[in-house]
Amino acid sequence: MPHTLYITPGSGNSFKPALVLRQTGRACTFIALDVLAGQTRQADFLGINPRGQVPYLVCDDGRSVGESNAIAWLLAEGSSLMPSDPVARAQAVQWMIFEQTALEPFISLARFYTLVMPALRAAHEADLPRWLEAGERGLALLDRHLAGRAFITDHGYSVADIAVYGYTHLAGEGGFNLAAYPAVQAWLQRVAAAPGYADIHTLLAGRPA
Ligand SMILES: N[C@@H](CCC(=O)N[C@@H](CS)C(=O)NCC(=O)O)C(=O)O
Repeated sequence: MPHTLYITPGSGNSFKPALVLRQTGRACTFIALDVLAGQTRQADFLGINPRGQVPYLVCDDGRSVGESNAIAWLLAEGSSLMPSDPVARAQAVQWMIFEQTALEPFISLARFYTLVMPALRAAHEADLPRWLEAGERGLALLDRHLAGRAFITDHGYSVADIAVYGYTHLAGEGGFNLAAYPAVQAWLQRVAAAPGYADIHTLLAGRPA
């Protein structure tokens, strides 16, 4: 029995493990939940993941893993996406934590209330400048890191690139000006050119619900 990955369409977090699966050629059963319809908060899914969030992986042996970057890490094990050098591995973890603390919380919220639920945007009008400012700070740091280097770590294209790419490539949909970050833009193009790449809509849409 393959692993089962719970995802939701359009989510940068769900995209990360889906892209790892695609690029490693690993088999997995996908189950799509409709977050807006509250499916992640229904008793049957809470019985699987008490935190009520996707992505969520149930392994073939019954154990399970939450958090997109932890799932991506597990699925990348044993593949070329996983740095082998200890320092590069630690740097991959560093940038995956950076993604979750300095990019994702701000880009995902700004995008959610701009693109996904614009009807609720007015209620967050006071928060948006703060999210944009914090997200821009993260993007500026990422831009400085990527200036003069091809990928996040010296390993080359890795799971860390996939994790950081997850929401960074969607930042324009949240009102961020990616044109201000030339090193980030060039890196986004390199990630999208990696063998086996497929975009978020191809990987997450049309999955059985
Ligand atoms: N830090 C988590 C965030 C996961 C997350 O926010 N998931 C959203 C979709 S992108 C979700 O499941 N929301 C539904 C809910 O909270 O009820 C990760 O990286 O996986």
